[in-house]
Amino acid sequence: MSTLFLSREQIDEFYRCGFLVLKSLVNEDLVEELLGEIRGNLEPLREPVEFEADVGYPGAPAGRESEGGKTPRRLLQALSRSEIFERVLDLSNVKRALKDLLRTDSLLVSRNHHNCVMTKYPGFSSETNWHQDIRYWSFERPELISVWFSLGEENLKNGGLRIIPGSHKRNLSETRLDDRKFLRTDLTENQRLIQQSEEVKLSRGDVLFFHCKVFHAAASNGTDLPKFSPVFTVHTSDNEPLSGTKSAELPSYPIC
Ligand SMILES: O=C(O)CCC(=O)C(=O)O
Repeated sequence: MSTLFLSREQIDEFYRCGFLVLKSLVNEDLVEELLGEIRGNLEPLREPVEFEADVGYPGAPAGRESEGGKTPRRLLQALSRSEIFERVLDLSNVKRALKDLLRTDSLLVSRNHHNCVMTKYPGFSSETNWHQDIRYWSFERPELISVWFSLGEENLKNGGLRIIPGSHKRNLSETRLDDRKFLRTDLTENQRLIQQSEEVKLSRGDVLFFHCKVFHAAASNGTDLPKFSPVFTVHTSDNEPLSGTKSAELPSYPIC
């Protein structure tokens, strides 16, 4: 592998905490272009879309016909919407960071997981409880990274992420999760774990890299402005999706 882009401290931080924020990786012009593309996919709304009502998370509208029922939660299949998402993933500093974190020269983006723009609207957005992204993914090894692009301020007020540092290294028994694989908040040992969580504050152009096993959660958007965050799942060429699973439905997209 070529010279490292990240410092040894940054790589250690990622493996110790399960996440790493790199500031200002996406320049202003590209952020604006992304926002323009996203708004153009929202009005008029371009399928495929996941609605808040579809997930049934706390605070979500009861159904698509209820008040707020047409509030989008994700613009799905981002890579098929516009080449701008390929350009974002092609940013050399994003790729170099991923190569260092996954210790590889060969990166692929799953088309089956994330590959979306998370949209969080005032009024009708829901809460996402504590979970690991790997919960519904099937790969040879649980060694994937979610890459989250921030196009504006993200914090507790507008439903930004909270993460439990180091939780990717814990092997929790299944009994600590509910039937949708969220952390059960009625258990004292889980409450103690959640108390260790940290708010992930992001600014326009920042990129958050997080391990597929790190527990994270997010509240609804309590501000007046919607929040948009493109997010992708990255794996290495020697960590294949298991055949016959959802993870293998569409071929991954190579970025290097
Ligand atoms: O923004 C959110 O509500 C959380 C999204 C999330 O954690 C996920 O989709 O895995």
